[in-house]
Amino acid sequence: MHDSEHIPYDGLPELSEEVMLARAQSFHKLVRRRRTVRDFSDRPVPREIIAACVQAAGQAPSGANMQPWHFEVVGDPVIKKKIRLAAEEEEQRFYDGRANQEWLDALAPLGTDEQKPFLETAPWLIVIFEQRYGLDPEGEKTRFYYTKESIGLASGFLIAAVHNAGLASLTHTPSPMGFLNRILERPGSEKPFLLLVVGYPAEGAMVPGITRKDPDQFIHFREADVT
Ligand code: IYR
Repeated sequence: MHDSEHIPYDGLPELSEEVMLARAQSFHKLVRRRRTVRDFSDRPVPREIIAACVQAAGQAPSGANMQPWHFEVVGDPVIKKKIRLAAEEEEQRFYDGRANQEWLDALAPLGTDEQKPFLETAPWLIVIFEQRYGLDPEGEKTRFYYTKESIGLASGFLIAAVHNAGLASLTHTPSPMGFLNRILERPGSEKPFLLLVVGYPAEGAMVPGITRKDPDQFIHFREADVT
């Protein structure tokens, strides 16, 4: 049974290959400049900018179009403080023993620790919840598909949208993140996936001097042999 008819697709502009290449290269140039920032300014960011970015995230493809996500967008300083305190408690446990030496060694170049002042300083925290299953009007569970993949795709859209808007972001994943259900009053069917911190970088903000792989380390083309 289908409840949607098929309709003509007219979502793409007609572009010359030259323009396509220019646009592809300019997008690459844009995203190449994205970096995770850990030092945020308290400069406010208008809600409408964040709303547009989150709406862009909601356009991601998802398993059977179930759109298994929920976004809590937190600008309230009282709630931000609660999140910071709870996150720092978890992080303390992480850095004091939950993480093994190999993990701590891998994080060393990033210079992270259990202090998370950005959770209060930055104007917006976007908490992305994965809906592991749905609930019908009778309260019965309904199946969602590929929820992790779907939420990962939506998060990618969001991170790109925020950068495109000219704002910095930080992908923060205190573990475990159950405290976010409690603070944000979300049901047990939802699992926090990512806490995205968004705002302007602090003046003079520094980032680790790390690099991305060269393209030939992660791309391999196979094309028809035309010789
Ligand atoms: N969640 C901790 C540790 C951490 C883990 C990974 I993997 C990172 O890429 C960065 C940090 C923290 O936020 O400090």
